[in-house]
Amino acid sequence: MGLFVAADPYQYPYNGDLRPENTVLIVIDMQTDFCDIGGYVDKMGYDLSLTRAPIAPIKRLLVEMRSRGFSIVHTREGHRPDLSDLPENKQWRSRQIGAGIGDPGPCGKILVRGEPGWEIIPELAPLPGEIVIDKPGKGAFYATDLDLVLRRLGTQNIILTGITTDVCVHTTMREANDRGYECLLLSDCTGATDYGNYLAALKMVKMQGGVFGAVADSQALIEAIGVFPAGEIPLPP
Ligand code: C5J
Repeated sequence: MGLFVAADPYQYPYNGDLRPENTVLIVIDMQTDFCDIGGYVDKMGYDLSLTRAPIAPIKRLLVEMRSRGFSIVHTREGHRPDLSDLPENKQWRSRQIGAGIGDPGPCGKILVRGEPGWEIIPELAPLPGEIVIDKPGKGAFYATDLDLVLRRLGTQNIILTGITTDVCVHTTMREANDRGYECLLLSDCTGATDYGNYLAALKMVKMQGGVFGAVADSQALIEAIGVFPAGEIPLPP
């Protein structure tokens, strides 16, 4: 008898082995540049309400998972201040849409490490001791030590949240799936810059019997992990 989350297209995880010791919550790129006025997404002219929608559900989920001892990993997309890790074509394309990566903006240089826009939003700030992965690309495994960190933690299951569903979340989910991790994407804890893309991204996961894993909402996960006793929640500094 295992522990399963009510998910689509199958009850997650496939083997019912879901425990705080083998399951990691990844919160992807909840940075000012993606969800606040003056940041990268805002400069591109997209609707910030779409990328802000997952903030409250992730905040609630963090309380539930932290108090039950699940490991939390946060990621940030950003480049070195000298832009030596910024591919020229990535910069060129971002300039076409008026939000040049590395160019100055209201939140500092866009998607540059150390700038105000690159910071994780205060509502979802990592607690001391939580792992933060800085990534230069869309996927959190490329050019980072995420896989090493996850293996050291004994990770089998990854719960994916954050933004954007169709870009960094999807890329990371695909990378994780190829590495053998059992992935669950939480539909209310993610958002895209386009609602149609958000829906399409969720649908893609569920094809072929769950080609990249499964999809559930955070309430289903919270109900499942309710079997684990909740301890003290560490307070933010
Ligand atoms: C994008 C991301 N969309 N975090 N980054 O450029 O999805």
